[in-house]
Amino acid sequence: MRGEQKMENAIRNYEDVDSWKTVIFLYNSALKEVGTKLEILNDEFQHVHQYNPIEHIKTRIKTPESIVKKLKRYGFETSIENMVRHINDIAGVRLICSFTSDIYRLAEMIGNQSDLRVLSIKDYIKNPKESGYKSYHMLVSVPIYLSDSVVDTKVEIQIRTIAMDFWASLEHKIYYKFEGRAPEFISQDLQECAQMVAELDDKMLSLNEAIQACLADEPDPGVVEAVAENIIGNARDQKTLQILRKAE
Ligand code: 0O2
Repeated sequence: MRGEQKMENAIRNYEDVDSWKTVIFLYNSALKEVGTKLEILNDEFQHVHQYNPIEHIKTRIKTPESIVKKLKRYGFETSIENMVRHINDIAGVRLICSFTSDIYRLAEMIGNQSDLRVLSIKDYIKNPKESGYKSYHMLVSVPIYLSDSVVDTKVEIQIRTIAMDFWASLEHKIYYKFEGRAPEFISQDLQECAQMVAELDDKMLSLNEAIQACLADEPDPGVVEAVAENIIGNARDQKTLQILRKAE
């Protein structure tokens, strides 16, 4: 029977360099597990609804510099044990969607995965950050099956629209450029842009809903053609049957 363990225990027997390699190996494995899971969910959605809720998926492991900075910001000493215990986004997956409704649809699909444990949720869409930042964050734990043990490994999943991602990547660059102390007018402009992004997302969502409603009223010409072909095919089969019956 393989024992389940936390990552802190999994690394306890190693020297520092080996621990670092073990930790990164585990986080990389977790990214692969979660990435594949999300691709399958997206493919299934396409198969059932002929629609992909995920525009694209990005995965990344946080850089050592960024990990150390965050530990310092939280007031912890730099150690591998502190890093796995206190930094939740070492392994990160970002899901980019077209519409806000896709975000909640995906979050629900992820929450329904029995082998993923949802540890926490931060809904910065319903409650945006002061900066204007919008995104839906899920912290999940995924079991990594090793040869003689199972290690629960944390992955942060960020779900946002293309427009929210555009805003966040620019804001991130500006934040780093000014080391968190951007001039007031830039912060102000960014907040205004965040407002425009929210309006654009709302408009795109209602436009898409209007398009779907039109399509429901007027069936897709492709579908009509397929149905017509089917009817003609059946009629041909009936005719063939009649000819065969007459020949009998
Ligand atoms: P980087 O460089 O992107 O990795 P917690 O993880 O719960 O201990 P934290 O880190 O505040 O606390 O969690 P949260 O709020 O879920 O944020 C984690 C990540 O979300 C950040 O990681 C960013 O990637 C992103 N994020 C959060 N707030 C903002 C924001 O105002 N603007 C932008 N552009 N991104 C944001 P890092 O480590 O801060 O940065």
